[in-house]
Amino acid sequence: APHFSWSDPFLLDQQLSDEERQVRDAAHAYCQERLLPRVQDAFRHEKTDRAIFNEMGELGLLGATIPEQYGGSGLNYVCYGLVAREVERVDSGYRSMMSVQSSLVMVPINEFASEAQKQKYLPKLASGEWVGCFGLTEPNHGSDPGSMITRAKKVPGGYSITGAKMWITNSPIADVFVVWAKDDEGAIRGFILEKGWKGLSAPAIHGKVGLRASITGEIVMDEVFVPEENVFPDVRGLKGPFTCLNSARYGIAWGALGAAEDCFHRARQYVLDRNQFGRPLAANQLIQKKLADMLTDISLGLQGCLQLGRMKDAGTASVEVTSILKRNSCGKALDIARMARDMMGGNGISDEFGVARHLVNLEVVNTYEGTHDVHALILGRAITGIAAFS
Ligand code: TGC
Ligand code: FAD
Repeated sequence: APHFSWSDPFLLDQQLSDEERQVRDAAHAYCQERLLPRVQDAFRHEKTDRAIFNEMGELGLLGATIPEQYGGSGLNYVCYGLVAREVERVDSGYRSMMSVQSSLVMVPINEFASEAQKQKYLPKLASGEWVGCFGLTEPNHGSDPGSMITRAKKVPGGYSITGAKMWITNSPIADVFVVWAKDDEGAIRGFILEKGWKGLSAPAIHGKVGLRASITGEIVMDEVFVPEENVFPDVRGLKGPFTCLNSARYGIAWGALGAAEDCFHRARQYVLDRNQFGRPLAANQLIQKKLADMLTDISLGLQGCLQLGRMKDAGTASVEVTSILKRNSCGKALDIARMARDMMGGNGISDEFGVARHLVNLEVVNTYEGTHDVHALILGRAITGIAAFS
């Protein structure tokens, strides 16, 4: 009879091409050998290691789907998802650093910028020489970015931008800022800003209880002059930022399950090793049910992510499918991390056992890029034809 694999019940591995497996294995090795040893200290002390961008760039993990002519890796979306899963298996903050650079900064430049802008920015972002950030959210406009108040006033030779963005991954260390603002006609436009420009600052936000290995900040713009060539010429409206979000949300769907797998593997080993009442915790029915629930949600979720990746590569993925999986992966991963934490008792509270860190990280992942409930409303609108949020 065919053998059951508790770590890969649907034989996901066999559904990948040789190239996809190679990319996955290379990412896995880097993450386990280079990122895992640093994460506990980074998380404890809220330290973001800038060198990680250079390391990831060297391995081709930044801009995986961007064409090779601009320094990207020219890989498919399945590969990008597999990389996100491996990075987030270590820490959601590291995946955040990678996915903002790849999906939220390189994707819009590749999709919307002029040829000269692509050649100027993409190779340096791909190598990690430059760090990018993406400013959509504002202090008073998160789930509803269409109501943003940041303004881009037309001035001779370009635009003058005034406003503030909040909760921006990478911003305090960013060299390149993709910022969204409304023009004089009230249309949302995209702009590329650079560190050091007059009127631009990016103070850090301290005291986050999750995602502590990934630096977050504001973007404050006080009449920042942006030359005409740094405006995305053709894209107008929320379609601009949402095109980037479709790609990043897809990566998060894989990534959150990577974090969930790490929690599941750690909890499984822990309950096999730890004895109470004279036998392993793993011998108890309540414990086994938890493991069964974890494995079921992880393996069904991964199968969905693979199918969405195939659909993205084939050009058949509707945006709602991404909402199904971003929402499902984050919600299920959060439940799994909490269950794993519980199964490890007091030790589960210590950052040395890894799962509590995933748990607080996943609280963030469940919130950014469209909260769990906002994705329910996107789906509710598609199911009923009635928008509940406006
Ligand atoms: P709505 O009427 O739905 O749409 C307005 C226009 O946008 C188009 N559109 C999309 N285009 C491409 N892809 C999508 N997913 C799109 N969704 C909408 C739409 O076709 C329409 O175009 P047009 O030409 O007709 O104008 O707009 P709404 O204001 O009613 O939207 C509501 C809602 C809730 C769907 C939306 O605003 C939403 O998704 N809110 C969540 C906000 C969010 O996700 N923010 C993320 C910020 S970035 C971030 O969190 C990065 S963290 C990264 C990390 O560290 O890893
Ligand atoms: P709100 O929109 O105020 O939502 C609060 C609560 O109300 C949520 O539970 C939400 O689901 C609920 N809610 C909102 N509207 C409705 C409704 N109509 N019906 C029912 N419930 C509703 N943004 C960027 O632009 N770039 C980044 O790089 C970035 N990185 C981030 C990094 C971190 C660490 C964090 C925490 C956030 C980041 N964000 C970033 C911002 C993130 O996208 C927003 O936090 C998110 O979109 C939610 O917006 P909000 O925080 O304003 O919450």
